[in-house]
Amino acid sequence: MVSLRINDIPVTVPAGTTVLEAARSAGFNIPSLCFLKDINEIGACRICVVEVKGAKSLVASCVYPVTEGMEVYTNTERVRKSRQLTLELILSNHRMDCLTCARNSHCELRQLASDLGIDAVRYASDNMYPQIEDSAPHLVRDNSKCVLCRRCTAVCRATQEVGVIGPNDRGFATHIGCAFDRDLNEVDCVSCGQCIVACPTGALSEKDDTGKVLAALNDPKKHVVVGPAPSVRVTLGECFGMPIGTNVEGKMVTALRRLGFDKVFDVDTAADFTIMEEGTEFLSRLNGGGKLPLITSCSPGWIRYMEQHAPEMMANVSSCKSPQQMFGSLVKTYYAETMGIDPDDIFVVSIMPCTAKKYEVRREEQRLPNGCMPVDVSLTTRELGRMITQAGLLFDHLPDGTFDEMLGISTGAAAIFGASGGVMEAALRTVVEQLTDGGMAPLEYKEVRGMEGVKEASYELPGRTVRVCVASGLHNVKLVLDGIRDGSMQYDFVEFMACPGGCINGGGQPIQHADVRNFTDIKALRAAALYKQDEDMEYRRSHKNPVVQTVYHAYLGEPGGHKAHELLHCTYIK
Ligand code: HC1
Ligand code: SF4
Repeated sequence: MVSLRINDIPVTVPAGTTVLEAARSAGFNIPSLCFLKDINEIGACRICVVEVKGAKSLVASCVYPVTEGMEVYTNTERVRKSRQLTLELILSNHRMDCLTCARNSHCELRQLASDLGIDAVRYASDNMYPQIEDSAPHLVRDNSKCVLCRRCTAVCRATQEVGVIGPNDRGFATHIGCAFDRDLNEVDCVSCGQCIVACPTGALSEKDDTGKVLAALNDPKKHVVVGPAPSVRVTLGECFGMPIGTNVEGKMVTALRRLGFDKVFDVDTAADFTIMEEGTEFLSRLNGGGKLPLITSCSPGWIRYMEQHAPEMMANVSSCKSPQQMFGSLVKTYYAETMGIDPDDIFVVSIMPCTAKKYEVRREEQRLPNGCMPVDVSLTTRELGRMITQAGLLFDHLPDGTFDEMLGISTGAAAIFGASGGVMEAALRTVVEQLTDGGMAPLEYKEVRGMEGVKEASYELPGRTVRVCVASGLHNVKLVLDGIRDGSMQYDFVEFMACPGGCINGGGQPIQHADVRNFTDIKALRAAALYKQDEDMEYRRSHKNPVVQTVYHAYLGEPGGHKAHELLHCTYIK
């Protein structure tokens, strides 16, 4: 342990702690901008400077380790003036259209200006114009709002190991973009959106598709159906200031109804169908009918990564469409036919924690035999939050509603899809029971829970061992892929999610400031809300879902059968 004094208060912290973290533990907040714990620790922006007795210049506290006997001052005149000047210089090169900016209510830069007492910008430039790059289906970049903190590039390079964005040019001309300033849709971006949630300003945002949804809602010829993803119900409340990990499913359903959707169904229901199909596929492969390990296919960021960096794994990837796409497929076939509605008149909207889902809905191999694309528009959690606000719905006053039943009853297995390990656990709940003819049927598989990047487990079943692996975040996915390739890792079933921690931490989720992300495990809090929901549910295994049973009996036939294959599976073509 190391003992030091911060603002004359004695503090003892473990060796290796930074001054910023030590100050926090003693109750002093040091403002920062470029610092993202474990991701971007470069001490570049100089907002977090402090005085250390004996040091010639101010030091960047986010990268400065504590030493025995150190005396630190976090709030002297010299420190305050330095931070203010630094921020004024950053603002001098920032297009300040705060009133109309997508991030106006939750911009870290605006918050910093307020926290540091900046009441005028002495060097403001009056000739700044938008620099929009919107070539990709999921993301808009406006470099006139970029502060060059490098948080986006660090996430893309280190967390995701994709590395398609970085600084171009030098000096005053420095700007973030793709190599040779190519458009984002021309490079190997996987659409994960992790750069968006890392960005402190409005320089990065999701492509706003709310206008298309409002147009459909206003079109009397359209029958507009909506379904939210598993993790959205435990994050949407953050858009309205609720604590991280609050489950707002009931209010969310009421909000969707009051926005005017004709049917409010649940993507969780479709996740139960995914388990039926993927479970059947796994059992068939275990019995010699295809390559092992079987790798999950729900995460479109992972699918895109596979196509670009591991195409030889394509035969291992499940042919199941993702729950989002199974949802749209069932709405435009089973629901349309049962209700006698022309599927061309149905407009399907999904609410997703994910920006890559905007890309997935456009993928041609998803098209249904009736010619329809399953989902018309995929909105992020943030976009839904904005629609609710713009419609004047007082979210915390809304009564709880329930989903329309026809595709709106689901299980605890589906609920946990939203957390890393959830798809695996949901599958095991059904598959182990089937493999052992009901002889073994544990409900919980806690080995695959938690926020570690790579989790492994093996299960001894009569006559066979089933080895599984779960990885989230593409850096971890790559580690496992390399292990599978060189034979050092051997599994039967693998779950890959592009975003670290799974969908609860997707690129479309409500954005939390770095000073929250750096000191709170937001992934764990959001995941805990899903596991709590699972515990409280009437049905906890996908095959027990009465909607699943009805639809297979009345419409689809057997899981893995001909019709199920036509509607719920696809062949990746790249
Ligand atoms: Fe996910 Fe999935 S869990 S991929 O994270 O399989 O996005 O929540 O909707 O499709 O169900 C996302 C979440 C989501 C799909 C499901
Ligand atoms: Fe990188 Fe993901 Fe952002 Fe694309 S969306 S630039 S892959 S972080």
